[in-house]
Amino acid sequence: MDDLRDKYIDLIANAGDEASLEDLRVQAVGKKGEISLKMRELGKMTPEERQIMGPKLNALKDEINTALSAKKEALADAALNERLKAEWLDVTLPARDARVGTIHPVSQVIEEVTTIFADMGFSVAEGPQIDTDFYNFDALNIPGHHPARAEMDTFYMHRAEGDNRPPHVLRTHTSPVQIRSMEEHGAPLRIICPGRVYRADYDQTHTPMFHQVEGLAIDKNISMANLKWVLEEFFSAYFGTTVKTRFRASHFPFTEPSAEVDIQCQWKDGSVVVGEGDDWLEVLGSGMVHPKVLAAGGIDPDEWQGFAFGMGIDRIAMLKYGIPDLRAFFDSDLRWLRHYGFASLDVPTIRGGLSR
Ligand code: 2NL
Repeated sequence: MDDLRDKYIDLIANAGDEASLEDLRVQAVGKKGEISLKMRELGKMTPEERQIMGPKLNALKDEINTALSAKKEALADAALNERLKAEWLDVTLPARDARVGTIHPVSQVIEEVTTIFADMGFSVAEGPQIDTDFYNFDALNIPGHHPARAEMDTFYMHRAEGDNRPPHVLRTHTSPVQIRSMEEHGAPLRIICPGRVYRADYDQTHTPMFHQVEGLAIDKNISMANLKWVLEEFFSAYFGTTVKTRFRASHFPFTEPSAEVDIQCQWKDGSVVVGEGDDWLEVLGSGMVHPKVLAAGGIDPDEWQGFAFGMGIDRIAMLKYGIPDLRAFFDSDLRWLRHYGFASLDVPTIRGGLSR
């Protein structure tokens, strides 16, 4: 019996995994196991023998069962320790850098412009980028023979065969949005309309899609003086320094009188600095809204008057952020923008990772 005990205690101690441990259990204390068979033999013994062997066999069975469960637990512990060693994770490591993107400079400038005009009581109006020739041209006092309406400047939408209505156009300015706002809200009105506009033109200083912001203020006693104050207030806030403006007489079909507006600047080794010096830079067209345009928007020109202006967003973005080529906005990748000092572009990296 001692041999039996030693044999199983030894086998259990050397079992490598739970499956072989289970085999041992069946072999020793299972229904037909060695110890169970021995217990069955008790019946054939004399009472004296049984009194000695019975307790011994029971004790042996208990000892083996105890050894089995102790070993089972030890194997489970060992397996857990193996996993803990293999799957160890250092939670004290610093977190990975997030990949940081950045807003496009044109979107950023639209936000800046919107905020500055909002402080002066202007709200933002938006409208379709494809519009009728009425909203894009006629309502703006641009008659059918006007050069701005010539095929070379305007993108016309295709009409179905046999549909003889005038074609829709890709808006060439955001003015149609202002006409729609006049119709919808009437006077008084103070809005700016930022957005994409389209002209069939492509060279160093023109892209077929560009961005414009137009402004419109209609009330009982609006004058060019209000226009000048609003624009100087805007440019000073936008460039972060006092900026003088110069108004030059001009002509637009939708304003009378009309003025082109220059801002004060200085040229310093090939680049321009706004708000100092005695040079001038043309940035904007403006004027008093033509009575015919007010009427087209459903506003009585005998009762109301207003100023309007329009400027290129890409242009003023280039001026503020020192981007010399318009095409950097559209033809380039992030390396270009980084080159021009958009600091928030400088962090797209994974610590110790692949990209930098
Ligand atoms: C330019 C000229 C301008 C306007 C846009 C406007 C809009 C309405 C009525 C009257 Cl609804 N005028 N817009 C007025 C003057 C000039 O833009 O050269 N922009 C870059």
